[in-house]
Amino acid sequence: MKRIVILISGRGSNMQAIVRACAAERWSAQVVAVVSNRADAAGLAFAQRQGIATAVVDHRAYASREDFDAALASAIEGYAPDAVALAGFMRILTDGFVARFAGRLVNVHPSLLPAFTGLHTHRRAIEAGCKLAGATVHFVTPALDHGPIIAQAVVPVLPGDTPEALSARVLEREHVMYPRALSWLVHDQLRLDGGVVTHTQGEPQLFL
Ligand code: NHR
Ligand code: GAR
Repeated sequence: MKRIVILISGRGSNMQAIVRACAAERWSAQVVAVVSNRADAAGLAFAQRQGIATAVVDHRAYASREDFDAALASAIEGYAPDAVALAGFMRILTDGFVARFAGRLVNVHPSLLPAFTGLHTHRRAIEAGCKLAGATVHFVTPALDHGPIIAQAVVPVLPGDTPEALSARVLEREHVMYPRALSWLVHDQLRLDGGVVTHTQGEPQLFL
């Protein structure tokens, strides 16, 4: 059994989608812990109800990003994870942290990378007049939102869209794509070659 740790900061709907898919699809993996940098993250209650271990490492209790990441890394290492999934996790991670979990650290970002790295992606896509938006699952590397792309999901931007409406449309697709992409990782079905990720059995990495 592979071991998955999920990092959240808030609602945790992607975390819930992963927990549900992992059980329903009988992955040879389990979510062993959910770790949040915020004690009030709504997703923690869901994890507890599922009998999943939870931990809080509050970034405000640490003097530097390095100190926070060291505490976060030791909390995570305690669960001996094969994969660490960021799911709405809102703290930029230091190079040291990323190196420690290299190759097993993934994120879902709410844009079609490399467009719109960083925050407020939906508002920025609408303001740019984009007709297409979406989300990206990628390996986490030191360069923010620039790691190798594992999967992408696309949605239309509709006339009169608000950031909230677009965000909801994208999120629905994240809930399909992210569990699939993570299952590929834990089942050793991904190959990384020159910065490009391919599925070893040719599963479509584009979610339309
Ligand atoms: N860390 C590294 N090194 N590389 C990545 O690709 C990362 C990462 C940490 C998080 C998620 C990312 C996203 O999907 C992610 C990818 C937070 C911020 C941010 O600016 C930016 C991107 C992402 C997550 N955070 C502020 C900070 O100062 C705090 C914002 C807040 O607390 O609301 O860390 O979008
Ligand atoms: C998701 O849309 C995710 O892509 C995005 O926040 C939402 C989290 O929802 N992530 C980021 O913006 C990371 N900076 P969730 O907590 O319900 O999974």
